[in-house]
Amino acid sequence: MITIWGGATSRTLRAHWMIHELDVDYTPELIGSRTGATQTEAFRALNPKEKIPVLVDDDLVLTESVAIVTYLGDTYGVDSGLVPKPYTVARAHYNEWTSFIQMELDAHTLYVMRKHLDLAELYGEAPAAIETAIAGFNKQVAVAERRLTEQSYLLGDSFTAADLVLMTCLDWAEIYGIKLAETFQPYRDRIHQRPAFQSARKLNFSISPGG
Ligand SMILES: N[C@@H](CCC(=O)N[C@@H](CS)C(=O)NCC(=O)O)C(=O)O
Repeated sequence: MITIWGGATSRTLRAHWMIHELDVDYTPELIGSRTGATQTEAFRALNPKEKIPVLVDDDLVLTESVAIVTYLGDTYGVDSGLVPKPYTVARAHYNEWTSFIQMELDAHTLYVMRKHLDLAELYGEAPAAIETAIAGFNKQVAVAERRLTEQSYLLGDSFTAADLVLMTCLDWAEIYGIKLAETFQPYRDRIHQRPAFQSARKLNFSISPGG
């Protein structure tokens, strides 16, 4: 039996969304970040980083949202096309896009904004860091935008988990008031209509976010 721990954030949405795409049974344990729930002894035994999401699949405990998404695709969606098969050129590009999105659109930019906006009481106010984070996001997201003027999805003609990860950052950016290029609109509209996105989002955000 699979359990996915965590809810209410863009990173936890990735894990729930992917498992909804694959239509695999699981138990959601919707704990929030910054609520104390990631600091209990039981949770720390699962993830000493004290972070969500975490996936448990029998003996396997896996952290890191994109690692979870990729594991689910590799294990439960071999023929789904959501994660390209290992040892292929498509897989190399999948790794390239998901690494890029995690670093350039999540960790270095949106998460910097989160730290100095929502979590300023912990990390301090830093207007210059926010300004450079927005500039950095806009510069890097333009690379994805250019790709999507050439083809329907990041890896070609069909939706993959690389699009799933990108979408969580685009929606997150919009919440922070970043104006996204018009090119993204039809792409986002199309993906927002996916039943798995809608059911996962409803579930993921059924708890209130922590601080
Ligand atoms: N790189 C990790 C980041 C995980 C992460 O930072 N999760 C946040 C919520 S979005 C968290 O659990 N924060 C709890 C805390 O710091 O107390 C991933 O993508 O899974």
